[in-house]
Amino acid sequence: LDFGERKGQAERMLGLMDVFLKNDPISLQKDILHHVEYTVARSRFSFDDFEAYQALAHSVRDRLIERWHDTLIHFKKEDPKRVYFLSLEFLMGRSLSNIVINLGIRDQFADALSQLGFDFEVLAEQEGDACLGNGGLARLSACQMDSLATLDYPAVGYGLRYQYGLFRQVIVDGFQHEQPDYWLNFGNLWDIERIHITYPVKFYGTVTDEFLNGEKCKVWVPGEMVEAVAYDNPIPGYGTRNTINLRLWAAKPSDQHDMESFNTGDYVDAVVNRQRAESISSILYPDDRSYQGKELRLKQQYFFVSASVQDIFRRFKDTHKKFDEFPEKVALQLNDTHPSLAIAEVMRVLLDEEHLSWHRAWDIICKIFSFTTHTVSPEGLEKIPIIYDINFNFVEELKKMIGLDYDRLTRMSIVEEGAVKNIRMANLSVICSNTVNGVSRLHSELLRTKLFKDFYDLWPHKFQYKTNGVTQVKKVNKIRLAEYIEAMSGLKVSLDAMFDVQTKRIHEYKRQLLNILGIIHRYDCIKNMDKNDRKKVVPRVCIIGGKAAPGYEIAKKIIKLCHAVAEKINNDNDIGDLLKLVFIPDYNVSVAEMVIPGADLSQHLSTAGHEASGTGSMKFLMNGCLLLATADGSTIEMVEEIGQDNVFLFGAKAHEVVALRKKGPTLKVPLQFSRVVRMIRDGHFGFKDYFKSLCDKIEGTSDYFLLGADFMSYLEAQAAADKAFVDEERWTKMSILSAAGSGRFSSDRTIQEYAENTWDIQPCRCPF
Ligand code: T68
Repeated sequence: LDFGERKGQAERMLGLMDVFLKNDPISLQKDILHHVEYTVARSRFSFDDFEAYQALAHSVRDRLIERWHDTLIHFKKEDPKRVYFLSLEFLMGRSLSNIVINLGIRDQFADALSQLGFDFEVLAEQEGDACLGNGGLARLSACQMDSLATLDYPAVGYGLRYQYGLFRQVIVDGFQHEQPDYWLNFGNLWDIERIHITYPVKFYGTVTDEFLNGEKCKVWVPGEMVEAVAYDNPIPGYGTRNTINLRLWAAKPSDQHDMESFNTGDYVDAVVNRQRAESISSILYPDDRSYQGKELRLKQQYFFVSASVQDIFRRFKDTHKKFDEFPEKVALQLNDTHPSLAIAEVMRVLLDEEHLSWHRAWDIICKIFSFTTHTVSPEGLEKIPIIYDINFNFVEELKKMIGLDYDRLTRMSIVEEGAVKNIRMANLSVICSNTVNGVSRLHSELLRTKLFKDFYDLWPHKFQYKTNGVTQVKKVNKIRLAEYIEAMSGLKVSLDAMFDVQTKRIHEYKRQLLNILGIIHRYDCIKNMDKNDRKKVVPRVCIIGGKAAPGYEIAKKIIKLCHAVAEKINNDNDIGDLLKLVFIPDYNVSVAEMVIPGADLSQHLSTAGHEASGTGSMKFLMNGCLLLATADGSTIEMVEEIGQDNVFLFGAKAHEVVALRKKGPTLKVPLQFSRVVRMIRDGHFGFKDYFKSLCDKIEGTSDYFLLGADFMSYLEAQAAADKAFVDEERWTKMSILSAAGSGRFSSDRTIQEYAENTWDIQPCRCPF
């Protein structure tokens, strides 16, 4: 490194700190006690588990920071092309265990702690989850950061540091209630506040005509300004020294924010107004599928994009002068449409601030962006009511390519015409990106043939797919899960029973309702069996968990129905251990780490064509759990890896779904289906009136997600699972094949594919 004039001091500093922190038991114990005394400020003679956790985490963090600094300096020196991963959501869960495993110092810390009289696992339980995301998309971002670090790629993640993450789910009388997630109340040990890394983000204002170098031009005079402050989260790789940065932005009032109101004497109002600035990064939107169109959400997105783009430009300009080199140094990954304002913002900065011509700016834009979508439903795609020039130029170019086919031009336009004009963020993302990725083969096929057909016909070369992958979760067993269930609900479950799990966000298309109807059917069958037949029943513990978006009424009714059915079954002495139903509240990453390894069977029931990929299934699979699933999303590719005989597949295929829906009222539903729905309607589980709308949604023409049509096939798959479970040898074989076949679904594979085919980046490994 070039220390310039400070060379003398630098040498002295290096001499004073010429070694990294040591990992032998005594050094670790000294470090922990040091942090108890001086960081946590508790006496080293008297501290509790939480304080021990804090001191432990600080000791781990110190070691993490060494590697992180080394990596950042190495990247700076090598100046490789970097990928900037832009995502509004990251579901990190707990950090401590993951970090010590990746750093290869878990056992050393566990030994050191046991000599101090503490148990590592017990202290690790003290940590709260970082839930800065909703579901699959957000957890995938976390897995992908892990893989980017592990594979030594020069990557930077950008996100928002929400003050309130995803709501806590509390169940009262079987109903979901939402409570705020005060995750920062006890401080967050893992991020590093960078008070000197801040950028102004400007909103509103007016555009005025001004003269610049004798030429008349438009100049934006912003009306409001907030400050984006960086919080850095080091993400360590596994088996490497590389530790990359996840930079999350928090909004703070700017010194220049509306100074006028201070001068006018309204001091108190001025202070209150300043505090409003912080609201921009205060809350994560809890809707995981639909776009709300709220002003605050748009402000969040622009705040995020503006700060990240300024940071990316600053880093580029530190070492480069010519913007022609930009695409050789920068790849920008849009994680869904949520950060796609970045396209407009980069364009604006290149034009207005760097004064490039439209032509040069556009050329750069088309080289640097790539876009991955995580949805199959048009409602998932955002629209924003603003109009951009990009569209005018695009439509003119398009006319040259496809002629005056007005229907198609209208469909492909970024601007949606109508009473309210909208910007279609997905069209913007597709047009401006050099690659468009789906998250499984089926998803990509649906994008090419349905959602983005017009674009695919025009630019087939842009369309790719990267089947999702996940980071492996640690092994814990059925006993641990059974203990958790008992502690949480008081319900004792038999370890001989099949643990049958469906945990994911609650959605009609994910068909938790199909699972519950199947459970009611099973209950009804057992009730009508004689003693001998009952002996043949495979005992089951059915576990369901997941959050419903706060405004999603039907999803909330599904949760209540689950509780109502559980109440009936679990209290029926006639049923005993043959069937139990448990709803696990507040499903999050750390609960998943307990539930997934304890599962024998897991259910993935989405109506074919609705799940873009699905990643939960991958985690169950690699823990040797068997799948009962529809041929949807990435399941199709899993079946190819494991073999059809080792997965319990059922239901209509994606290409059959449209035809089935068209059949509507003429579609015959099985008697078994009508019978279980009738039981709910008749009040067998109470709350008759409350569940009426739920029943109406799945009977007759309104059964959009085809529960009736798939019911028989579902029951057959369940019977096949029962049959396999009693044949222990066969089940074990299937389980081994499931785990063995899961190798492809590692996020390392996904990231490697992105690096090679989408971002065009090379590994940049930090020397040891
Ligand atoms: C999920 N999407 C897909 N979205 O549903 C799932 N949406 O099939 C896929 O495996 C996973 O992404 C990873 O690719 C989501 O999780 C959201 O959470 C979301 C959040 C905000 C707005 C819209």
